[in-house]
Amino acid sequence: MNFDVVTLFPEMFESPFAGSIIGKAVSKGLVQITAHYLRDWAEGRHQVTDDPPYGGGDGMVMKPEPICRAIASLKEQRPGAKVLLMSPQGKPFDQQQAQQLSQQENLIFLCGRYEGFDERVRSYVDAEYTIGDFVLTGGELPAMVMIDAVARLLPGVLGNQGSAEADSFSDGLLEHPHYTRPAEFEGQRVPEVLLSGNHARIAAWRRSQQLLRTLQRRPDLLENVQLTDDDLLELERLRETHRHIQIKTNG
Ligand code: 4GM
Repeated sequence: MNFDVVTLFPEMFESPFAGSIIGKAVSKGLVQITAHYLRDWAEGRHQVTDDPPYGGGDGMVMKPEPICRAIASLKEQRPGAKVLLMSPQGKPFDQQQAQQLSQQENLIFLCGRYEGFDERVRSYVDAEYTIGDFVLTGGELPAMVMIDAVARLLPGVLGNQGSAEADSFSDGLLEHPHYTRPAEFEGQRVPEVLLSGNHARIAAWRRSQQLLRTLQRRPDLLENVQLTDDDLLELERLRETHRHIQIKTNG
């Protein structure tokens, strides 16, 4: 899968993907990540990529011409590529979006700086994404976050590290707690069930812990999850048992 990134800071993309699991996937030829310097598509002696906003105000706006030239040239190299723009005004990027994007062969990421892009660029963009409700100095970190989340889903990328299917969110729930040796650490014991060797009991305990964690920390996630009849029964039991620590709402 090819990830092409258009940025004023291509060097930012070097070290995060070197070494690491994604770096290995690059070496194996499973993914290709190419950072392109936006200024290469800017014209004139100064290769300007930004300008003050029409109507006045603080900050600078990314000029449309260099970005649209970049899109045109990359789309020629990568037929059928989807063009993605990072901005706080995009749709929230989540595991489901990562899964859908991992089906694509070519993705082009547009990273903005300053106050953002000239509005007319948006007509050349397939989707606009945010990685969360906060403002960063540029779209580079969001693009890296998305590339990591998408690339690790590709066949062969995780290898022995485990399958992406076992992750948090793959079933829409948070993960159960994990333990390794020693069986007792500074007075804290590993839950007895995990030492029992009873795989059915362990699986049931883990599922219950996933439901409890999600109930306590991210109850919003339960709305969009496929739950079995057993899950629903367990969830009711957990709600009853843990009623005293439920967060009070205004409702
Ligand atoms: C405004 C418009 C993305 C600012 C376009 C980008 C946060 C996110 C920028 C832009 C960003 C985010 C650059 N800050 N929450 N800053 O995903 O690219």
